[in-house]
Amino acid sequence: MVEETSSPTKKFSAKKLAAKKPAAEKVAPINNSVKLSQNQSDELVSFYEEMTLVRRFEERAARSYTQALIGGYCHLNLGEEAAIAGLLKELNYDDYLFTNYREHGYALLKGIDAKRLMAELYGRVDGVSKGWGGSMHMFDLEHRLLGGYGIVGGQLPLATGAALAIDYRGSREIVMCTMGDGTTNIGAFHESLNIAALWKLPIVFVIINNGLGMGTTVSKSSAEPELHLRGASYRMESARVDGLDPVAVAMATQIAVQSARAKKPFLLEVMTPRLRGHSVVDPAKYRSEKEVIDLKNHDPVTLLHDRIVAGGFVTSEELHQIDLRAIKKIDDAHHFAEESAHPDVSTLFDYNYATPVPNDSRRLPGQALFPSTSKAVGN
Ligand SMILES: Cc1ncc(C[n+]2csc(CCOP(=O)(O)OP(=O)(O)O)c2C)c(N)n1
Repeated sequence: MVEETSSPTKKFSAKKLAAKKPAAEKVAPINNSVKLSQNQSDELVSFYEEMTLVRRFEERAARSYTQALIGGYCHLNLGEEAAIAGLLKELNYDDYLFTNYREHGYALLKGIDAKRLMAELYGRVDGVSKGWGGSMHMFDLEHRLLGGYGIVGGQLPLATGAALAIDYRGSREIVMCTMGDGTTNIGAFHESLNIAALWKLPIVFVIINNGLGMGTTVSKSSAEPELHLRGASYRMESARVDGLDPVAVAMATQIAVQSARAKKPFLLEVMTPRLRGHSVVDPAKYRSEKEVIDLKNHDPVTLLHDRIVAGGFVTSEELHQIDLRAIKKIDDAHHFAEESAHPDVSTLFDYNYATPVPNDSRRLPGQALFPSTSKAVGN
Protein backbone atom coordinates (compact mmCIF):
# COMPACT_ATOMS: atom_id res chain seq x y z
CA MET A 1 0.00 0.00 0.00
CA VAL A 2 1.23 3.47 -0.86
CA GLU A 3 -0.07 6.04 1.59
CA GLU A 4 -0.58 9.55 0.34
CA THR A 5 0.92 12.46 2.18
CA SER A 6 -1.64 14.84 3.61
CA SER A 7 0.45 17.87 2.80
CA PRO A 8 -1.16 21.11 3.92
CA THR A 9 0.39 22.87 0.95
CA LYS A 10 0.01 20.54 -1.97
CA LYS A 11 -2.10 17.43 -2.38
CA PHE A 12 -0.08 14.48 -3.61
CA SER A 13 -2.03 12.46 -6.10
CA ALA A 14 -0.47 9.06 -6.63
CA LYS A 15 -3.14 8.24 -9.21
CA LYS A 16 -2.45 11.34 -11.29
CA LEU A 17 1.28 10.74 -11.35
CA ALA A 18 0.89 7.04 -12.03
CA ALA A 19 -1.45 7.74 -14.93
CA LYS A 20 1.48 9.15 -16.94
CA LYS A 21 3.07 5.72 -17.10
CA PRO A 22 1.15 2.57 -16.13
CA ALA A 23 2.32 1.19 -12.79
CA ALA A 24 3.39 -2.44 -12.49
CA GLU A 25 0.56 -4.95 -12.57
CA LYS A 26 -1.06 -4.88 -9.16
CA VAL A 27 -0.20 -7.86 -6.97
CA ALA A 28 -2.41 -9.01 -4.12
CA PRO A 29 -1.48 -7.54 -0.74
CA ILE A 30 1.23 -9.29 1.21
CA ASN A 31 0.28 -12.23 3.46
CA ASN A 32 -2.76 -12.86 1.37
CA SER A 33 -2.83 -16.44 0.17
CA VAL A 34 -4.59 -15.71 -3.10
CA LYS A 35 -3.66 -17.19 -6.44
CA LEU A 36 -1.40 -15.13 -8.71
CA SER A 37 -1.35 -14.74 -12.48
CA GLN A 38 1.69 -16.18 -14.28
CA ASN A 39 3.06 -12.65 -14.81
CA GLN A 40 2.62 -11.72 -11.18
CA SER A 41 4.31 -14.93 -10.10
CA ASP A 42 7.24 -14.30 -12.47
CA GLU A 43 7.67 -10.79 -11.12
CA LEU A 44 7.72 -12.04 -7.55
CA VAL A 45 10.21 -14.80 -8.38
CA SER A 46 12.55 -12.27 -9.94
CA PHE A 47 12.35 -10.21 -6.73
CA TYR A 48 12.99 -13.39 -4.77
CA GLU A 49 16.20 -14.04 -6.72
CA GLU A 50 17.50 -10.57 -5.92
CA MET A 51 16.42 -10.65 -2.30
CA THR A 52 18.00 -14.03 -1.57
CA LEU A 53 21.24 -12.78 -3.10
CA VAL A 54 21.29 -9.82 -0.71
CA ARG A 55 20.29 -12.08 2.21
CA ARG A 56 23.06 -14.59 1.55
CA PHE A 57 25.63 -11.86 0.95
CA GLU A 58 24.82 -10.26 4.30
CA GLU A 59 24.80 -13.54 6.19
CA ARG A 60 28.22 -14.33 4.73
CA ALA A 61 29.46 -10.85 5.71
CA ALA A 62 28.30 -11.42 9.30
CA ARG A 63 30.16 -14.74 9.40
CA SER A 64 33.29 -13.32 7.79
CA TYR A 65 33.33 -10.53 10.35
CA THR A 66 33.47 -13.04 13.21
CA GLN A 67 36.31 -14.79 11.34
CA ALA A 68 38.25 -11.48 11.30
CA LEU A 69 38.16 -11.37 7.50
CA ILE A 70 36.50 -7.95 7.72
CA GLY A 71 37.84 -5.05 9.77
CA GLY A 72 36.28 -1.77 10.88
CA TYR A 73 32.56 -1.14 10.99
CA CYS A 74 30.05 -3.32 9.23
CA HIS A 75 26.30 -2.65 8.95
CA LEU A 76 23.95 -5.12 7.30
CA ASN A 77 20.81 -4.81 5.18
CA LEU A 78 19.09 -7.82 6.79
CA GLY A 79 15.36 -7.02 6.73
CA GLU A 80 15.75 -4.41 3.99
CA GLU A 81 15.87 -6.83 1.06
CA ALA A 82 12.37 -6.13 -0.32
CA ALA A 83 12.94 -2.39 -0.02
CA ILE A 84 16.24 -2.54 -1.91
CA ALA A 85 14.85 -4.78 -4.67
CA GLY A 86 11.78 -2.56 -5.14
CA LEU A 87 13.76 0.70 -5.11
CA LEU A 88 16.47 -0.38 -7.52
CA LYS A 89 14.08 -2.01 -9.98
CA GLU A 90 12.98 1.47 -11.00
CA LEU A 91 16.45 2.99 -11.46
CA ASN A 92 18.06 3.03 -14.89
CA TYR A 93 21.65 1.90 -15.30
CA ASP A 94 22.82 5.49 -15.68
CA ASP A 95 20.89 6.91 -12.71
CA TYR A 96 23.03 7.82 -9.71
CA LEU A 97 22.79 6.28 -6.26
CA PHE A 98 24.07 7.62 -2.94
CA THR A 99 23.58 5.63 0.27
CA ASN A 100 24.66 5.68 3.88
CA TYR A 101 27.05 3.12 5.35
CA ARG A 102 24.41 0.32 5.28
CA GLU A 103 24.95 -0.24 1.62
CA HIS A 104 26.08 -3.72 0.54
CA GLY A 105 22.67 -4.76 -0.82
CA TYR A 106 22.27 -1.52 -2.76
CA ALA A 107 25.67 -1.96 -4.40
CA LEU A 108 24.81 -5.55 -5.28
CA LEU A 109 21.45 -4.75 -6.88
CA LYS A 110 22.89 -1.70 -8.68
CA GLY A 111 24.71 -4.39 -10.63
CA ILE A 112 28.17 -4.50 -9.05
CA ASP A 113 29.72 -7.97 -9.01
CA ALA A 114 29.43 -9.74 -5.63
CA LYS A 115 33.11 -10.70 -5.94
CA ARG A 116 34.26 -7.08 -6.04
CA LEU A 117 31.99 -6.19 -3.14
CA MET A 118 33.19 -9.06 -0.96
CA ALA A 119 36.80 -8.19 -1.83
CA GLU A 120 36.11 -4.64 -0.64
CA LEU A 121 34.75 -5.93 2.65
CA TYR A 122 37.92 -7.99 3.07
CA GLY A 123 40.04 -4.89 2.25
CA ARG A 124 41.63 -6.36 -0.89
CA VAL A 125 42.92 -4.78 -4.13
CA ASP A 126 40.15 -6.29 -6.27
CA GLY A 127 37.56 -4.55 -4.14
CA VAL A 128 35.21 -1.99 -5.61
CA SER A 129 37.14 0.79 -3.82
CA LYS A 130 40.49 -0.97 -4.27
CA GLY A 131 40.36 -2.24 -0.70
CA TRP A 132 40.64 1.16 0.97
CA GLY A 133 36.94 1.93 1.47
CA GLY A 134 35.67 -1.13 3.31
CA SER A 135 32.06 -1.83 4.21
CA MET A 136 31.00 1.81 4.59
CA HIS A 137 32.70 3.37 1.58
CA MET A 138 31.92 1.43 -1.54
CA PHE A 139 32.17 3.52 -4.70
CA ASP A 140 31.85 2.60 -8.35
CA LEU A 141 31.61 5.26 -11.02
CA GLU A 142 30.83 2.75 -13.76
CA HIS A 143 27.66 1.60 -11.98
CA ARG A 144 27.04 5.13 -10.73
CA LEU A 145 27.16 4.22 -7.08
CA LEU A 146 28.72 7.40 -5.67
CA GLY A 147 29.13 6.02 -2.10
CA GLY A 148 28.75 4.72 0.78
CA TYR A 149 29.08 7.42 3.55
CA GLY A 150 30.03 6.87 7.20
CA ILE A 151 29.03 10.34 8.37
CA VAL A 152 25.31 10.36 9.12
CA GLY A 153 23.73 12.66 6.51
CA GLY A 154 27.05 13.14 4.68
CA GLN A 155 25.60 11.80 1.44
CA LEU A 156 22.71 14.26 1.25
CA PRO A 157 24.46 17.50 0.20
CA LEU A 158 26.64 15.55 -2.25
CA ALA A 159 23.62 13.82 -3.79
CA THR A 160 21.87 17.18 -4.07
CA GLY A 161 24.98 18.56 -5.78
CA ALA A 162 24.97 15.65 -8.22
CA ALA A 163 21.32 16.41 -9.03
CA LEU A 164 22.31 20.05 -9.65
CA ALA A 165 25.07 18.86 -12.01
CA ILE A 166 22.54 16.76 -13.97
CA ASP A 167 20.19 19.74 -14.19
CA TYR A 168 23.07 21.99 -15.29
CA ARG A 169 24.03 19.59 -18.07
CA GLY A 170 20.42 19.15 -19.12
CA SER A 171 20.59 15.35 -19.10
CA ARG A 172 17.88 12.81 -18.21
CA GLU A 173 19.38 10.90 -15.29
CA ILE A 174 18.14 11.22 -11.74
CA VAL A 175 19.74 10.77 -8.34
CA MET A 176 18.43 8.48 -5.63
CA CYS A 177 19.71 9.22 -2.14
CA THR A 178 18.90 6.78 0.66
CA MET A 179 19.25 7.43 4.39
CA GLY A 180 18.09 6.09 7.74
CA ASP A 181 15.26 7.51 9.85
CA GLY A 182 17.72 9.01 12.35
CA THR A 183 19.29 11.02 9.52
CA THR A 184 16.16 13.13 9.12
CA ASN A 185 17.15 15.03 12.28
CA ILE A 186 20.51 16.09 10.85
CA GLY A 187 20.77 19.65 9.51
CA ALA A 188 21.98 18.44 6.11
CA PHE A 189 18.61 16.71 5.59
CA HIS A 190 16.73 20.00 5.82
CA GLU A 191 19.28 22.02 3.86
CA SER A 192 19.33 19.46 1.06
CA LEU A 193 15.56 19.09 0.77
CA ASN A 194 15.14 22.85 0.81
CA ILE A 195 17.64 23.45 -2.00
CA ALA A 196 16.37 20.48 -4.03
CA ALA A 197 12.79 21.76 -3.88
CA LEU A 198 13.75 25.38 -4.47
CA TRP A 199 15.90 24.58 -7.50
CA LYS A 200 13.64 21.77 -8.79
CA LEU A 201 16.37 19.15 -8.87
CA PRO A 202 15.98 15.61 -10.25
CA ILE A 203 16.36 13.68 -7.01
CA VAL A 204 14.47 11.11 -4.94
CA PHE A 205 15.26 11.18 -1.23
CA VAL A 206 14.51 7.82 0.36
CA ILE A 207 14.14 7.35 4.11
CA ILE A 208 14.67 3.75 5.09
CA ASN A 209 12.67 3.79 8.31
CA ASN A 210 13.70 0.76 10.36
CA GLY A 211 12.35 2.39 13.51
CA LEU A 212 15.77 2.82 15.12
CA GLY A 213 18.78 5.13 14.97
CA MET A 214 21.26 2.75 16.63
CA GLY A 215 19.10 1.97 19.73
CA THR A 216 16.88 5.08 19.81
CA THR A 217 13.34 4.80 18.49
CA VAL A 218 11.85 7.24 16.00
CA SER A 219 9.15 8.26 18.47
CA LYS A 220 11.81 9.22 21.03
CA SER A 221 13.89 11.23 18.58
CA SER A 222 11.50 12.81 16.06
CA ALA A 223 8.82 15.37 16.94
CA GLU A 224 7.11 14.38 13.67
CA PRO A 225 7.44 10.58 13.63
CA GLU A 226 5.65 10.25 10.29
CA LEU A 227 8.84 11.20 8.56
CA HIS A 228 7.46 11.47 5.04
CA LEU A 229 5.32 14.40 6.23
CA ARG A 230 8.49 16.46 6.57
CA GLY A 231 8.43 16.90 2.79
CA ALA A 232 5.54 19.34 3.30
CA SER A 233 7.94 21.89 4.84
CA TYR A 234 9.57 22.13 1.42
CA ARG A 235 6.41 21.66 -0.67
CA MET A 236 7.90 18.37 -1.75
CA GLU A 237 5.62 15.51 -2.73
CA SER A 238 6.06 12.47 -0.55
CA ALA A 239 4.69 9.05 0.32
CA ARG A 240 5.14 6.21 2.79
CA VAL A 241 5.24 2.61 1.63
CA ASP A 242 5.42 -0.88 3.17
CA GLY A 243 9.03 -2.03 2.78
CA LEU A 244 8.13 -5.69 3.30
CA ASP A 245 6.46 -5.75 -0.10
CA PRO A 246 8.85 -5.33 -3.06
CA VAL A 247 5.99 -4.73 -5.49
CA ALA A 248 4.52 -1.91 -3.41
CA VAL A 249 7.99 -0.37 -3.07
CA ALA A 250 8.57 -0.59 -6.84
CA MET A 251 5.19 1.04 -7.56
CA ALA A 252 5.87 3.90 -5.15
CA THR A 253 9.40 4.29 -6.53
CA GLN A 254 8.07 4.46 -10.06
CA ILE A 255 5.94 7.45 -9.06
CA ALA A 256 8.86 9.06 -7.21
CA VAL A 257 11.29 8.54 -10.11
CA GLN A 258 8.82 9.92 -12.68
CA SER A 259 8.42 12.95 -10.48
CA ALA A 260 12.20 13.46 -10.19
CA ARG A 261 12.63 13.13 -13.97
CA ALA A 262 10.05 15.89 -14.32
CA LYS A 263 12.28 18.02 -12.03
CA LYS A 264 10.07 17.62 -9.00
CA PRO A 265 12.10 16.10 -6.15
CA PHE A 266 10.31 13.46 -4.10
CA LEU A 267 10.56 12.16 -0.53
CA LEU A 268 9.79 8.46 -0.14
CA GLU A 269 9.64 6.76 3.25
CA VAL A 270 10.03 2.98 3.21
CA MET A 271 9.04 1.12 6.38
CA THR A 272 11.37 -1.82 7.00
CA PRO A 273 12.44 -4.04 9.88
CA ARG A 274 16.09 -4.18 10.97
CA LEU A 275 16.45 -7.87 11.72
CA ARG A 276 19.74 -7.59 13.66
CA GLY A 277 21.61 -4.99 15.71
CA HIS A 278 22.77 -1.61 14.43
CA SER A 279 26.05 -3.12 13.26
CA VAL A 280 27.44 -6.65 13.37
CA VAL A 281 28.86 -6.10 16.87
CA ASP A 282 25.57 -4.83 18.40
CA PRO A 283 23.62 -7.55 20.27
CA ALA A 284 20.57 -5.20 20.37
CA LYS A 285 19.94 -5.78 24.06
CA TYR A 286 17.59 -2.77 24.08
CA ARG A 287 14.94 -4.82 22.29
CA SER A 288 12.16 -6.40 24.32
CA GLU A 289 11.40 -10.11 24.02
CA LYS A 290 8.14 -9.28 22.30
CA GLU A 291 9.92 -7.16 19.70
CA VAL A 292 12.33 -10.00 18.96
CA ILE A 293 9.44 -12.45 18.45
CA ASP A 294 7.60 -9.88 16.34
CA LEU A 295 10.60 -9.50 14.04
CA LYS A 296 10.40 -13.19 13.12
CA ASN A 297 7.01 -12.46 11.53
CA HIS A 298 8.48 -9.57 9.59
CA ASP A 299 11.12 -11.26 7.50
CA PRO A 300 10.59 -10.05 3.91
CA VAL A 301 12.31 -13.08 2.37
CA THR A 302 10.12 -15.60 4.23
CA LEU A 303 6.99 -13.57 3.54
CA LEU A 304 7.75 -13.45 -0.17
CA HIS A 305 8.54 -17.17 -0.24
CA ASP A 306 5.12 -17.98 1.26
CA ARG A 307 3.36 -15.55 -1.02
CA ILE A 308 4.89 -17.09 -4.15
CA VAL A 309 4.12 -20.65 -3.08
CA ALA A 310 0.51 -19.66 -2.25
CA GLY A 311 0.31 -18.13 -5.73
CA GLY A 312 0.26 -21.63 -7.20
CA PHE A 313 2.90 -21.51 -9.97
CA VAL A 314 6.15 -22.18 -8.10
CA THR A 315 6.95 -24.79 -5.46
CA SER A 316 8.96 -24.35 -2.30
CA GLU A 317 11.55 -26.74 -3.79
CA GLU A 318 12.01 -24.48 -6.84
CA LEU A 319 12.56 -21.50 -4.55
CA HIS A 320 15.07 -23.58 -2.61
CA GLN A 321 17.04 -24.06 -5.84
CA ILE A 322 17.13 -20.27 -6.31
CA ASP A 323 18.45 -19.95 -2.79
CA LEU A 324 21.14 -22.57 -3.43
CA ARG A 325 22.29 -20.62 -6.50
CA ALA A 326 22.56 -17.47 -4.38
CA ILE A 327 24.59 -19.36 -1.74
CA LYS A 328 26.94 -20.66 -4.44
CA LYS A 329 27.43 -17.19 -5.94
CA ILE A 330 28.25 -15.71 -2.54
CA ASP A 331 30.55 -18.61 -1.72
CA ASP A 332 32.45 -17.94 -4.95
CA ALA A 333 32.66 -14.27 -3.99
CA HIS A 334 34.11 -15.23 -0.60
CA HIS A 335 36.82 -17.41 -2.19
CA PHE A 336 37.64 -14.73 -4.76
CA ALA A 337 38.00 -12.13 -1.99
CA GLU A 338 40.19 -14.37 0.14
CA GLU A 339 42.58 -14.90 -2.76
CA SER A 340 42.83 -11.22 -3.65
CA ALA A 341 45.96 -9.39 -2.42
CA HIS A 342 46.06 -6.76 0.30
CA PRO A 343 46.72 -3.28 -1.14
CA ASP A 344 50.20 -1.84 -0.79
CA VAL A 345 50.31 0.84 1.89
CA SER A 346 52.02 3.22 -0.57
CA THR A 347 48.66 3.50 -2.40
CA LEU A 348 46.84 4.80 0.69
CA PHE A 349 46.42 8.34 -0.65
CA ASP A 350 46.10 7.45 -4.35
CA TYR A 351 42.31 7.73 -4.45
CA ASN A 352 41.84 10.64 -2.03
CA TYR A 353 41.19 14.29 -2.70
CA ALA A 354 43.00 15.18 0.54
CA THR A 355 46.76 15.58 0.62
CA PRO A 356 48.72 13.62 3.23
CA VAL A 357 48.95 15.37 6.60
CA PRO A 358 51.69 14.83 9.16
CA ASN A 359 50.36 13.20 12.29
CA ASP A 360 52.13 15.73 14.50
CA SER A 361 50.19 16.79 17.58
CA ARG A 362 52.72 19.54 18.42
CA ARG A 363 51.89 21.54 15.32
CA LEU A 364 49.95 24.69 16.22
CA PRO A 365 46.98 26.06 14.25
CA GLY A 366 48.21 28.14 11.31
CA GLN A 367 51.62 26.50 11.18
CA ALA A 368 52.59 25.15 7.78
CA LEU A 369 52.18 21.44 7.11
CA PHE A 370 55.27 20.93 4.97
CA PRO A 371 58.40 22.97 4.25
CA SER A 372 57.32 23.47 0.61
CA THR A 373 54.06 25.12 1.67
CA SER A 374 55.80 27.30 4.29
CA LYS A 375 57.17 29.58 1.57
CA ALA A 376 53.78 29.83 -0.12
CA VAL A 377 52.14 31.16 3.05
CA GLY A 378 55.14 33.37 3.82
CA ASN A 379 56.21 31.80 7.13
C1 LIG B 1 27.42 13.03 12.06
C2 LIG B 1 27.39 11.71 12.75
N1 LIG B 1 26.87 11.62 14.00
C3 LIG B 1 26.84 10.43 14.65
C4 LIG B 1 27.33 9.31 14.05
C5 LIG B 1 27.26 7.97 14.77
N2 LIG B 1 26.18 7.15 14.18
C6 LIG B 1 26.48 6.19 13.29
S1 LIG B 1 25.10 5.44 12.73
C7 LIG B 1 24.09 6.38 13.67
C8 LIG B 1 22.59 6.17 13.63
C9 LIG B 1 21.95 6.56 12.36
O1 LIG B 1 20.66 6.03 12.28
P1 LIG B 1 19.78 6.03 10.98
O2 LIG B 1 19.98 7.31 10.24
O3 LIG B 1 18.39 5.70 11.38
O4 LIG B 1 20.41 4.90 10.06
P2 LIG B 1 20.44 3.32 10.22
O5 LIG B 1 21.70 2.99 10.96
O6 LIG B 1 19.20 2.87 10.91
O7 LIG B 1 20.54 2.79 8.82
C10 LIG B 1 24.84 7.28 14.43
C11 LIG B 1 24.24 8.24 15.36
C12 LIG B 1 27.88 9.43 12.75
N3 LIG B 1 28.37 8.38 12.10
N4 LIG B 1 27.87 10.62 12.13
